[in-house]
Amino acid sequence: MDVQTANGPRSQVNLIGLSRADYRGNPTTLCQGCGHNSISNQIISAAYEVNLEPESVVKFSGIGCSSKSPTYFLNRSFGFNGLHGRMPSLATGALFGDHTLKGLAVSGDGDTASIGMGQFKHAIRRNLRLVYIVENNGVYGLTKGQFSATAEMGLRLKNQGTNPYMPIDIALEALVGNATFVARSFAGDPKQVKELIKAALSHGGISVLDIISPCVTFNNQDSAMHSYTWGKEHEVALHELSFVPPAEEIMIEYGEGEAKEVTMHDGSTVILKKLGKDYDPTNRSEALRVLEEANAQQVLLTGLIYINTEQPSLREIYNITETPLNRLSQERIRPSRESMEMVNGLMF
Ligand SMILES: Cc1ncc(C[n+]2csc(CCOP(=O)(O)OP(=O)(O)O)c2C)c(N)n1
Ligand code: SF4
Ligand SMILES: [Mg+2]
Repeated sequence: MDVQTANGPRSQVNLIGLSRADYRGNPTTLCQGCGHNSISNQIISAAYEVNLEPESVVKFSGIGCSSKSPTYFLNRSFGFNGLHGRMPSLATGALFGDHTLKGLAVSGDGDTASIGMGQFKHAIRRNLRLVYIVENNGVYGLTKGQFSATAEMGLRLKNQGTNPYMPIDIALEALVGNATFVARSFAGDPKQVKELIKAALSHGGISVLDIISPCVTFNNQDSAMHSYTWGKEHEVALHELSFVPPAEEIMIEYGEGEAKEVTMHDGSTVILKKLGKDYDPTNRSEALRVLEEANAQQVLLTGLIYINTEQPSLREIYNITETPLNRLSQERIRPSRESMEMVNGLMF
């Protein structure tokens, strides 16, 4: 839609009357070419295209170059930059307090798979409604490129030597931990990143997006498994993914057996067009198998790896009131004298 704006020329707006600029953040201070910048741009595009109300979003992050990214998108949204590795518990508390907000988290491989691993695992099993993006570059970019827990064994870096340890696979950890939406993507494949973010925003529980996001300053040599070159040469997409919002008719036509449709929590549809083999992302054991196989064959397997729309979310588990807890009056929150006496009586 084109409209005349107060600032002069006509500009494109989405269904809620916002332009792409309404979803932007401050100018980036990250290195030019950093994968994280590309992901921020796709978050902006995805939010614009799904008509997301910026004020309904709360951004979370920990510490790292990746965790600085929320400053570079959705300036009109709420945001909280937490301690290193502690973002998941911050997000759990905030979304428990106000379940009407959509949580959008950005973390790094250091922030999630090193210091924050315990927090990551427990946020997953609670199935809170949170889009959890890990911008995975195999190093601690912010502190000058030490190996992170996702760096491949044998990776050689100029000032670090050779990594002697086996890597942690974030998508596999999410799946083993019972995440209800697990995807892997690559910052060098922006269209796929965007469609996955749109799908994740429609999911009713936790969605983990492990996005390989090259650090051009410390870990982008052609042979490194988190580099642009390696990713481009080794990416194998499971399917071609398209997201269709609830109000829109599905216009894409596919022959029988060529595509699989997944209906999301809010009535939107994710269409997965087959590329080569059949793949069913609702089959958890199949998801585990393809990830193991991809690791053995050293390919960058991307796409929607697993989805489960049946599992209750944190809000459903606790049967939280329609009115968010942070907006309930004192009278409704404070337990009555009788119930306090009953509880105290049970304890002593
Ligand atoms: C408790 C604590 N320990 C260590 C640090 C130092 N530190 C800051 S960022 C970081 C790692 C960031 O790596 P990652 O999450 O992969 O983000 P990237 O910069 O690579 O995007 C570390 C170890 C810290 N800030 N706080
Ligand atoms: S140091 Fe690496 S991760 Fe950090 S901004 Fe630069 S390229 Fe990105
Ligand atoms: Mg990193």
